[in-house]
Amino acid sequence: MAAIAGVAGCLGCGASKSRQEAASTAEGAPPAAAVAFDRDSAYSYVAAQVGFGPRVPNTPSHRAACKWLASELRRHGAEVIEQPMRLTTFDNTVLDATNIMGRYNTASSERLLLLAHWDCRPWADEDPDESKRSQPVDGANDGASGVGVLLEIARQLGRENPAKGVDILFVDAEDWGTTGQEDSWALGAQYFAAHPPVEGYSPREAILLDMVGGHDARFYREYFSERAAGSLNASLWGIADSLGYGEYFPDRIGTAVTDDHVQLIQAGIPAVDVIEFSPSGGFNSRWHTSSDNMEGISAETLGRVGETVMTYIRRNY
Ligand code: 1BN
Ligand code: ZN
Repeated sequence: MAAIAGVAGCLGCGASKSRQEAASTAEGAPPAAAVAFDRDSAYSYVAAQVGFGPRVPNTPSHRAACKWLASELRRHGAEVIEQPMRLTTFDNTVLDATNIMGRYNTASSERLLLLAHWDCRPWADEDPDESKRSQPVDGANDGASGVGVLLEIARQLGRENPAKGVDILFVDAEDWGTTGQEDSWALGAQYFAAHPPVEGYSPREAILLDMVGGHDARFYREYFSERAAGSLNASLWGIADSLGYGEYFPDRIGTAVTDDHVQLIQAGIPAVDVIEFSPSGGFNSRWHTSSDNMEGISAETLGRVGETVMTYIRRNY
């Protein structure tokens, strides 16, 4: 519980630095007005998740984190729907998994869906040290970073209910997959797309955040996102540039990455993935290793992503 207290303890302490940063990095044009997004609060939300231990389905850490995520969304004023699922993985493991959705302004039919996966990979199978490859990952970047940004957005939305609808979805069982079997990944998102928890659920668009906390991370316009929702990508990258973050959001089409957003696109929801994946170097070197821990998390990166998405919400919802 100490990590949770840490979240409350730092609220409100980081907004001014990100404003200064935006002011000093914009080229020519004055930076866009800063929105409320506290990067240090987002960082503490990442640390709080890691504090539960690896959130691998069918473990006590996973069950405890599930309860906490739902209670945090409720605490920030969301109407929460939990979607329990029994899922079978590529290696025939049966998982008790849960998607968690927090909803703001449920009366509005014009809705934005924000999502991130909250589970951890059961094996650090990319670890350079072979003896560590059967251990679960902390998932500080791969999982907790996207959720941390979205919990901070939930905190902001709880203070100021949006004019239109915003849903925050934490999908489970993204990371129990295997190379070469595309449908072995994103099991929770597959279930969500096949069984919408709200009748006739049809958000206008969706933004997935995955691996959004790495030091000095660069975000390219992911290829499937660009094909399905190029104008949403253009808006987000334009906002990032106007905030002074163009260096970190290169305005270039990146590699195709199969991730949770592909399930939404296939279900007819235009969706984009904000993900650190370099066209030359691939994923962050900590990906699926025992080093995907808090040492790899940057409050500055969380802030750049969070401010960008929050600005998009303020302008459009
Ligand atoms: C993303 C983060 N993914 C798993 N953790 C999905 C993925 C798996 C993307 C393998 C590319 C290759
Ligand atoms: Zn992963």
